[in-house]
Amino acid sequence: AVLCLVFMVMGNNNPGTTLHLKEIFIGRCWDYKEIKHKEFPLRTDVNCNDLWNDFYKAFSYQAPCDVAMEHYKEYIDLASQNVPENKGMFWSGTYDIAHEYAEAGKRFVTLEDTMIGFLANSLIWCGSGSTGANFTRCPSWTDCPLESSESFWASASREFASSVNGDVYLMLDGSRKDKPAYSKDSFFSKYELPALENVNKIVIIVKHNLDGPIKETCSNGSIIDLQEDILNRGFVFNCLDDPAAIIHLLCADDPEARECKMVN
Ligand code: AVW
Repeated sequence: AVLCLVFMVMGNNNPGTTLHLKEIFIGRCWDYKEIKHKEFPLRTDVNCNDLWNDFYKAFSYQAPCDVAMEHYKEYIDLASQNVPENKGMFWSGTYDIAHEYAEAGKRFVTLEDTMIGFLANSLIWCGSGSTGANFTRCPSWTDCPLESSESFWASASREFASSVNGDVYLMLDGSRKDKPAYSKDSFFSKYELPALENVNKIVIIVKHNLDGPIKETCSNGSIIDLQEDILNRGFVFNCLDDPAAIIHLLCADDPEARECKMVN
């Protein structure tokens, strides 16, 4: 609450709730149900207006920094689905490349390809006591611990992890500048790894920028801590540094890079 007050008094440059949030959310829901991801085992009875109501109820008319993860429970229960075996993919520091590789559920399924994540992805929202949602400004994720979208993504991540099975994939950035490739304060470490249940093996994919640096690999740095955490939870892992598929994807954007030239 104090943090929230500071945020209100000092103001910030963050944008407010996405305009037409409701229409986007409900439109995405119909798109998802009728066109996209038909191959996923969706609950056929899911009603887009019910989903919106549960989602909106979780944060509307509330202080933006005081939304507990549990508030999203009804929405998450209603939208939950099982991820096909061996298809689940997690990412940390690799949003763009992991989603490129996953190809919207065709190759792998990320949280943002499931209904829970798809409907909310890239949207901004926060509550206002008087008008329901604040369209002028919202705190950012880092402004307060129970910020309304951080609580959402935390509970969505936990649910996603509990719905994957078989072999699962995690893509990390071995060239990451701001933090180690695997950090204990990541969503993956806090909400996803602890929630894995029916998993055989975690395949860690470590990508590096084509121009480096190679800060961490499968055999050094924080990725060793990750391997320990995986073993301690009773899972096995396999770790791949720069598999060819990832190099090829990176090369599509930078074909002149040294790593992308054909060698005879
Ligand atoms: P990070 P985490 N769209 O890259 O392990 C845009 O260090 O902490 O990895 N930005 C987002 C989204 C999203 N859908 N979700 C999170 N962010 C932001 C959920 C947010 O600022 C997935 F299943 C967050 O702090 C991944 O396996 C940062 O990106 C895992 O959790 C992600 O930080 C990614 O989270």
